Amino acid sequence: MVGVVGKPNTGKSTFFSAATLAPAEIGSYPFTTIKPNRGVGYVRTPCACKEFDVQDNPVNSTCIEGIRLVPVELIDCAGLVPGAWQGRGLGNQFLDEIRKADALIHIVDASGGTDSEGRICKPGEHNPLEDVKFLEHEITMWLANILKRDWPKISKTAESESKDLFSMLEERLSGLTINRSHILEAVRRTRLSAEKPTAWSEEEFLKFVDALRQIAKPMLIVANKIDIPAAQENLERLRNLNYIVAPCCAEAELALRRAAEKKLIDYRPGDCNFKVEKPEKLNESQIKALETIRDKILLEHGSTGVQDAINLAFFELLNMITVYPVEDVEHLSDHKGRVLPDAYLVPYGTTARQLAYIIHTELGESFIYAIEAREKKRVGEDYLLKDRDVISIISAKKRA
Ligand SMILES: Nc1nc2c(ncn2[C@@H]2O[C@H](COP(=O)(O)OP(=O)(O)O)[C@@H](O)[C@H]2O)c(=O)[nH]1
Ligand SMILES: [Mg+2]
Repeated sequence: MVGVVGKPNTGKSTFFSAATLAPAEIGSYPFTTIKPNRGVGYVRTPCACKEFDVQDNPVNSTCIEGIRLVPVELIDCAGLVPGAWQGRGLGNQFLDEIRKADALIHIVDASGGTDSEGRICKPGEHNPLEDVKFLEHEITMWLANILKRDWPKISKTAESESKDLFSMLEERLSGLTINRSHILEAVRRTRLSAEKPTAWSEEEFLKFVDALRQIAKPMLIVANKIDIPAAQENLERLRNLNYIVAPCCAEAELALRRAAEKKLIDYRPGDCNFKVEKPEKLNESQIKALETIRDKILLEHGSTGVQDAINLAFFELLNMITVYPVEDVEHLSDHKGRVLPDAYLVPYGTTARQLAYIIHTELGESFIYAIEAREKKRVGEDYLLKDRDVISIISAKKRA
């Protein structure tokens, strides 16, 4: 799950509404809304159907003219104000939400038109770089606070034989979607001693926690409100930070998706342009608004940025790839004859056998080998899946 975060009034809910407004082709997807602030968005990826030149019958995802939209879970987190880690504002609610997040999309008002607390001010008046620093600080302090309570005990025990540091931290942090490999990487990066944690200074402890935050809650920046002129200069400044930055106009994406939902325009999430389908149903001001979006956002920036941000979160921050498990490798279908029915998002590094386990525990347990459909090649359990692989798993048990 990916969390949409930031201070109040930057456009989080607008971004979230746009991202979770299902394209008309999907319409009544069974789990469009989970909770008011949880929803399903989509990553956009070229579908394997094009390359294999087949007509597909998607089941767990959608394919619109060769573009596969794979559902992903998003959460619209409560607005964050400075001091949240000490319980200020909706701090506790916010932190409870980012517990569950694998990555964060930080919505920043690039126009500088909202102050540090999220109150409206004149565009250009607030420096959005401060918002980035502030969010980093809040999350690091929240994590540090959680760990601090048990740190004396954890660090001492780590130096006796009974338990190692990694196992104890893993246990303590599992509820925060922080796993062992995150912890290992944070210790490696900070070059601190896992054998002698009692010797870590306060500063070193914070350095470790900050590294852990960067690894376990990777973040990208959405430079929103790019339609406001003052945003341009800030966009350049944000790009100098060490983050992926997606220029964005969430409001434009919401308008386009709403128009597409009513079939007034032809537009798929992430497209660089749209076509008016029913000009007779649009009044003059609507047409003008749409043309402004085309000129000032799509033609200038290549897209509204909403879809890019979601793709970047899953494909760059989380290193996901898309794979298509099939049962019949000749027809690329499942047992019901549906072609390329499912697209799975899995982290890069997933093996054929791990994929089998993801599909079904039993399939993982009875795995014999797999067939990669592109080369029609037999591969073993350790085969590293590649993006857009179509793969058939052969197991000892016949599947129901
Ligand atoms: N100009 C402009 N305004 C936007 C954009 N996205 C959101 N807004 C406006 O910013 C205000 C706050 O938006 P909202 O989504 O409620 O922010 P949240 O508090 O972060 O959830 C609203 O008036 C939105 O219409 C954008 O891309 N451009
Ligand atoms: Mg909101």
